[in-house]
Amino acid sequence: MEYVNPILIKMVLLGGQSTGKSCLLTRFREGKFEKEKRTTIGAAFVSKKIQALGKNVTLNIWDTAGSERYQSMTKMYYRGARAAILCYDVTDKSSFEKIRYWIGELQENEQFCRIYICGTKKDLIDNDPKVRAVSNDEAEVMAQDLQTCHFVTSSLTGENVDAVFQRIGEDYVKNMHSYPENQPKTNDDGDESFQLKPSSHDKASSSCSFASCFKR
Ligand SMILES: Nc1nc2c(ncn2[C@@H]2O[C@H](COP(=O)(O)OP(=O)(O)OP(=O)(O)O)[C@@H](O)[C@H]2O)c(=O)[nH]1
Ligand SMILES: [Mg+2]
Repeated sequence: MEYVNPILIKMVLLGGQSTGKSCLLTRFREGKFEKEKRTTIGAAFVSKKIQALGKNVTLNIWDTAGSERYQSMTKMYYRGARAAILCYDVTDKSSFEKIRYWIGELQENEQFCRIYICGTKKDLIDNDPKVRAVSNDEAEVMAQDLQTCHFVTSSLTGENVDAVFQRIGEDYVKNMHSYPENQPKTNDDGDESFQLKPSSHDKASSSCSFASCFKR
């Protein structure tokens, strides 16, 4: 189906403190890496336009604070989100365990929010494999259980960073007709108030099929 309104995707970055959420976003948005640590207070908002499957897509992204102190507020930022990047630090096992909490929260509260798992700081394990604390296999198993994707990124080098956001945009466009905000609205007579027409990528195959998209 072709949808004529602007495509806006609300998304959120979740994960423990210092897992690299803000650096991931800064790398994606500005193409740079900030060495100096700036703890996020509450949350920060960033918007960026991308092209996904030939469509203009605006990603409206909430970067949340990892500190437990702000955990109760975080619900505000993931409410209505269509994608969540759950960040863990590949050198910190406890950060991986923590994303299970967010998986539970999202599964319970946000049936239309697709989860993406992101292991950050890849450059550290590339430099010294001994510092790896989370095996690729265990993260892949978690991603398979959720029928979603697992990325390993480095905001220092930029490796795989754009791929995460690109994938989110493409998955949303491919499955657009399944979201409530894109359902045809009906007027009082029951007529559709706008036209949906078939387009080529409805038929495109995806590892994120409609059936599996929200099944977790
Ligand atoms: N080597 C390396 N360090 C990183 C990378 N990403 C983040 N860091 C470092 O990790 C620390 C935390 O990064 P942030 O992006 O502030 O982490 P955060 O998840 O936003 O933290 P909170 O806002 O406190 O929740 C900083 O000192 C960064 O420089 C990376 O890809 N590679
Ligand atoms: Mg931050």
